[in-house]
Amino acid sequence: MKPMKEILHFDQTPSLGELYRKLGEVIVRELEMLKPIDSERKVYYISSEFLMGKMLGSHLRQLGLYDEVEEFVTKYGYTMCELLDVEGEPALGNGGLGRLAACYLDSTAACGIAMEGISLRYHFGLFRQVFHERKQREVLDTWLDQDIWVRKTDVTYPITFKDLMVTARMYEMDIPGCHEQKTTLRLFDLEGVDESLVEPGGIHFDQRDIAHNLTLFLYPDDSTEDGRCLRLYQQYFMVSAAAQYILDTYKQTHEDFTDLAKHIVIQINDTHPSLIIPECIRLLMQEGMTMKDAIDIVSAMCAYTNHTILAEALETWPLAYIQKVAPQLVDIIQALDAISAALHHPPATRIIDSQNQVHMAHMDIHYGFSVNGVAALHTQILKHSELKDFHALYPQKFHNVTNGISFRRFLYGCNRELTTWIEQKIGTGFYGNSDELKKLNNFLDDEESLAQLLQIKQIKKAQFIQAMKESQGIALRENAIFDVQIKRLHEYKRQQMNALYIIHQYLDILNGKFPMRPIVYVFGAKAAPAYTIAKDIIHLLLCLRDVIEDDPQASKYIQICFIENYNVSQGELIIPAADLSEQISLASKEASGTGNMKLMANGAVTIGTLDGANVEIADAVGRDAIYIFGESSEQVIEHYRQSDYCAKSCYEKDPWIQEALDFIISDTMMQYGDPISLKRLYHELLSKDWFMTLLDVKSYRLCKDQALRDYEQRSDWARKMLKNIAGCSYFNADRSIGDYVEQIWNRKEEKR
Ligand code: 26Q
Repeated sequence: MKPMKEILHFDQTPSLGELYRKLGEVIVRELEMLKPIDSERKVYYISSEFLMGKMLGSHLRQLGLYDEVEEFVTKYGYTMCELLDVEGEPALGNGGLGRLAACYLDSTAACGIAMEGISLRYHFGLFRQVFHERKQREVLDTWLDQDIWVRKTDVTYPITFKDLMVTARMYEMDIPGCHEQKTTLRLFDLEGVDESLVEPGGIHFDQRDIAHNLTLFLYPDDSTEDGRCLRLYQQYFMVSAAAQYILDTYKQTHEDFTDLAKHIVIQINDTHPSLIIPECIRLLMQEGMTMKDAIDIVSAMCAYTNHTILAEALETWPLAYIQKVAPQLVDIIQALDAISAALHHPPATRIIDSQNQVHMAHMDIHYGFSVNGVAALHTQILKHSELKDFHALYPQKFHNVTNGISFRRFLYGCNRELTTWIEQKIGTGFYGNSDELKKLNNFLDDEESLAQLLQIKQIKKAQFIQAMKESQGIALRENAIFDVQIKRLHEYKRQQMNALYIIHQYLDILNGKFPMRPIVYVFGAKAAPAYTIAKDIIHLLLCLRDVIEDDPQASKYIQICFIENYNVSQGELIIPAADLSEQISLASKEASGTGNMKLMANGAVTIGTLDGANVEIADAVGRDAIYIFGESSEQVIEHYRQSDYCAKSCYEKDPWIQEALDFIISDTMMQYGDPISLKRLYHELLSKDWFMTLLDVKSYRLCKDQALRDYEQRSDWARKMLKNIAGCSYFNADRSIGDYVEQIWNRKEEKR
């Protein structure tokens, strides 16, 4: 490639926006010329979400152009930060599952694994969150008009619904890898989408006009009946386009479909794309194959990843809905159900149950060659509890692939200072082989290195404080502990438990008992629009924020910073500044977590339960570099089995809990908040508390008190930080991808 200054020339100093667009055009042309990664077997990662984050920085880094472009923009008087800030972020995902898919695109590109992503080109991503009167409001997320990375193609496919034919058009987005190669994300969109169907300002629209609204929205992770059917239309649209594209592409280089499963794997990301199984069978039969052969081939080609153990999140659809949306699949699904039922499998494993509900995961497991969980504990729970009947039938199909994160984005990209420091200590080998990060353990007793680590954390905090000042007008304390909980708002993640701790700390201050050092509590969390209690928890935290801020004493010691509209880019800013990483889900409920990995890699110390990947993090860093509290997953599962958890009796037994909980409905709080919302939350926690906040709140308090005390032993704390950084190598997404290849994608034919 020619030097940037020869390709890009401006007579006058361009505006930042102009500079960004012109530079973007150059990069997009560069990406187009890269070659797709070639391989004997190709993986299609099909997912309803890809949460990509901003692309310019990572593209430049991957193409080796970062420094050159930095020099180039400096000449025009801009900083790289300013340039990267111009880009908007497409919110084509809810949270962990969508971000994981994006990390896996990054890793397969960089590692030279032939994989393509398939998803939808939603016109509006997940709602933008704004706070109004201390409550969440949802605002339309427009991203398409600013986007420069997604390219229109002339590839289209017809999609047949019950009484409607529509056209799917393919768009694509390139992700650069090594050796002038790339990976592609393919996004299907409905031709003729009518954005004017959306009411101005809001996120509501005419749900019935399928022919014009199909890809308008990404659905938030709730299953309100309202709009549920439309989600099924979306799912079928995505899988039908995907199946046609995959089979079409295959046909261009092969005579027939006999060897399909030898050359292709379809990785189904949770059950949202599960209809691809009957759809592929249907298309193969249309090509003249018998149903039996089609089923055998598809079963050897499809693999399923489970991301959740929350029973209420396991997807089922009434057969009548499928009949209404894609009747051509009904016979096939019934046949699949009949075949597995005829083998006398346990009734609990039926695809269609006695209520005529179709269980998507059951179809995936019977008619896929692999099912995997996303962390060791999660896979154990699947095997021995949630999916135990299936595990008894098909033990060889079960795998664990512990999640991983893109170090390129969440360490090297967002924390240059720490990365440079690592280079100084152990050289550059860790870029190619992150196991070399373990060499950092050689510095555990080197006081100078430990002091440098603390300094870097200070720098990253200062940068975060500056950014908060500029973007949200918030003035945060410099010398405080940064306690960070960033993730979707859900009762099982227990942001409310963190709130109870803060309340108590506030009450202590009123009683003259002060913390050793100020604490900044950073929250970032969107609640699904119809998830009332989650929104009540946001309201609680925002009220609490202002109660504390208005108190001259308490505000010296505690600050709550609730980041509006938490997203990938904000994560990249907060994560390097974090001291304490809150991973406090009710044990057995968080499948893996990936924020926990991002935070540890940047030297935050985890306070958490033995849930999801926390278990493996604890093993990797050692028990003295992590704060573990709370009941085990076995104990929790037993509580559910016996129905013996009672929030009320926890409350009655413990005055600390009473004080903290009662404060939610205190006169002070009522002056700030909506009594209905606060009372509802109070009663929920006292009477139901399905996710057992009060079960663990005491051990949480003791554990956190300890962590805050330990923080004052600065060099001991730095040693914990170092153990986290040195121990994070296993959580590299490149390792996860290697595991997928070895355990699932490259299994020999006879083993499938
Ligand atoms: C369901 C019904 C209707 C509309 C939307 C949905 C829906 C959408 C998204 C349900 C669930 C999701 C996303 C789930 C998710 O993000 N799970 C997380 O996946 C991560 C990656 O494996 C794990 O680390 C987290 O533990 C898990 O919660």
